[in-house]
Amino acid sequence: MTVIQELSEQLQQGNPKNVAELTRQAINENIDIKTILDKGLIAGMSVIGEKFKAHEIFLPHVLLAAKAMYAGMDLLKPLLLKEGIPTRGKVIIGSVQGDLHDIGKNLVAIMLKGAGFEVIDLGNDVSPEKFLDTAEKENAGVVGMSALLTTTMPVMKKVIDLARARGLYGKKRFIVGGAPLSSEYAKEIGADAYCFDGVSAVETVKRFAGIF
Ligand code: B1M
Repeated sequence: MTVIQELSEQLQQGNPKNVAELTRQAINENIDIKTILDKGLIAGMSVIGEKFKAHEIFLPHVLLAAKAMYAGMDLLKPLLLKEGIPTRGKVIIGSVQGDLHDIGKNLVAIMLKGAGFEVIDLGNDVSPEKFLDTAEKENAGVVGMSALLTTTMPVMKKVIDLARARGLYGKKRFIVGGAPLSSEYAKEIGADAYCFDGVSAVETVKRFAGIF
């Protein structure tokens, strides 16, 4: 088994200590960071998702896997962040009200920071008012919303509707992401863009900031 396969396996076992060790090993072996992330950590978490869906495992197991995921992400974070890049603009990010999933949102935040944007992370379970109050107070150009549940996706529309009511729509850009989303849904609710992952979020925000 390769170190990356073993990493995915240990994440699925919910073993943070081994995940940290294997992530360190992969970094020391100069394995590409994106490979460690995509083929090791994210791939392992996808298997967890499938098994959870099929009722082969239950919530405590998913929580352990999430803890293991963070053990790996903590080590990758400094490598994803490039220090000393001047700020290119402010982005507000959060998981929408009712949604406690934050692993993907945190990854996107790290990648945006690494690309030189100032990121204000509101955490999870963020109300529409909090998204917009902060965007106004901080004079942020982009509001990024994450949702992992079909039941919380509609909160994104609430944020955009509230932005229209407050006269902020068209002045700020709204980007959305998360596993159940699609570009069709983003269009339907009036979001400026759907971002599949952190890389596409960075590309999109750069486009909005006029940086290519
Ligand atoms: Co939950 N959960 N979960 N869960 N969980 C899912 C999402 C689910 C698909 C599992 C399944 O059934 N297969 C399912 C949702 C079904 C649905 O709505 N259709 C589900 C469910 C049902 C639930 C509960 C309701 C379970 C229950 O209580 N009965 C509950 C809800 C809690 C709540 O939020 N109110 C719940 C709880 C949890 C845990 C707390 C145990 C834990 C979260 C821990 C945490 O986040 N701190 C958890 C986890 C870990 C998952 C799965 C297994 C993994 C999610 C994850 O972290 N993926 C997930 C199954 C799955 O997605 N395969 C599942 C890795 C992460 C890197 O990917 O988040 O997709 P992702 O982020 C990606 C992209 O989507 C994108 O970029 C990221 C990087 O590539 N992206 C953005 C995300 N946000 C973005 C924002 C952007 C741009 C891109 O711009 C702003």
